[in-house]
Amino acid sequence: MHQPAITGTGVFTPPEIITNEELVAAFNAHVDLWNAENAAAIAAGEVEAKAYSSSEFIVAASGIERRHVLDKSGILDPKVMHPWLRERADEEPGVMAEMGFAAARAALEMAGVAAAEVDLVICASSNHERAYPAIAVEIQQLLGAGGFAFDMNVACSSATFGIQAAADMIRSGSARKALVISPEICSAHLEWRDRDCHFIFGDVATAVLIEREGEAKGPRFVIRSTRCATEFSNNIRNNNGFLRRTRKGHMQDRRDMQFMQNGRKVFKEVLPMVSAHIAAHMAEDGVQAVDLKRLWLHQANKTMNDYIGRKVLGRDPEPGEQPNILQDYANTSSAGSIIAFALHSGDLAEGDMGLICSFGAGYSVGSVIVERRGGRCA
Ligand code: CO8
Repeated sequence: MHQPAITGTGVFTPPEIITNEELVAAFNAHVDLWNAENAAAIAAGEVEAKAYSSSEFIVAASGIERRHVLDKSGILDPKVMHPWLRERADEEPGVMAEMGFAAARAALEMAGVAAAEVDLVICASSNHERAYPAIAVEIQQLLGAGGFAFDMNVACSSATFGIQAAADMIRSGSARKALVISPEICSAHLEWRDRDCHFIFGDVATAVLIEREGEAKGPRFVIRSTRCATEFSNNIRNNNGFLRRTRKGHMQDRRDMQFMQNGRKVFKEVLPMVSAHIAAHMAEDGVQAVDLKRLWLHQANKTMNDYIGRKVLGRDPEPGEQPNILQDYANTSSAGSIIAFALHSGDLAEGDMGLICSFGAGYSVGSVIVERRGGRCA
């Protein structure tokens, strides 16, 4: 058996940013248009008038201040309210492959590993831009990697489930150097016209390089253990899929073709599930709360993370002990905890332990306990 270790991480951040203020201004303009168009139905009591959104609500309810997106022009156009992405020829790299490639290059550079040495590429994301061929195989080709590649989807937990799959394969010897890549284009499956959720998501891509510890060229995070769990729930759901055209009315602008959630229920049901999951994982690995120097949690909601941090550590986390990035990135689905890990792990010292944990649709929870070896990053 080989000891797997994370030796590189990479984050591709789209340059365009939408602040809460810009988002709310566009949303409220959409509300004015929509209410004017539907004035007769509203007056007849057939539909409810849409209500304004507010930046104050968004920050208080979620902690989100801004988000990066691939295209803000369409999202902020009150007559469009979704991103515009250029259609690409089959011969060109797809959008997800391009973002994933950029993140993967950064992870390889950090680890000092050549792409040709990689023999496993997993594209682990909440949605894939096409059914096949797998995005992971396209990234494998763009990188010039060898071995094999496949896509997987466990919504917000895709990256941690991908890390478990890759780590297990490295342990057993069926792969030697693996990239777990999570390009998340949340802006394309978010309903920007729904004020309950229009502020929640952003776009990003992350990559994690995992290899045998003995082959690491510098500081690394040994993967001590992983734990994944799922429990079926309809509280976070997207009904879009390949059966769409088999159903009558499939061409209609249906709300359930985008992200839908019952946020309150998710909050109530997922928190105890995650707390119990982490406690069981720590007990299984013989890790105490005092051993954990850092928590890199899923980035959906600040209040949720504050709660989990207190539960896991048994006290209020110290500043920096449980870094949030959601104020700048919003929820980026599976990539969120990996961004936090990539941006806030370089200062940990030899022997320091930390926990990465994601949670979301499925429901799904994935956790990874890591230990720093080989000193701090330069
Ligand atoms: N502006 C002003 N008022 C608002 C707004 C708004 N934008 N939105 C709602 N309100 C109002 C509501 O109408 C409600 O009014 P009233 O009390 O009169 O009915 C009031 O504010 C309170 O609304 P909520 O109860 O909905 O507000 P919450 O405090 O619950 O906050 C949250 C909403 C932030 C959504 C919160 O519930 C939350 O964070 N829940 C957990 C969500 C979560 O973690 N989900 C995980 C999803 S991610 C995932 O699994 C990945 C899926 C795949 C990716 C998809 C990419 C698109």
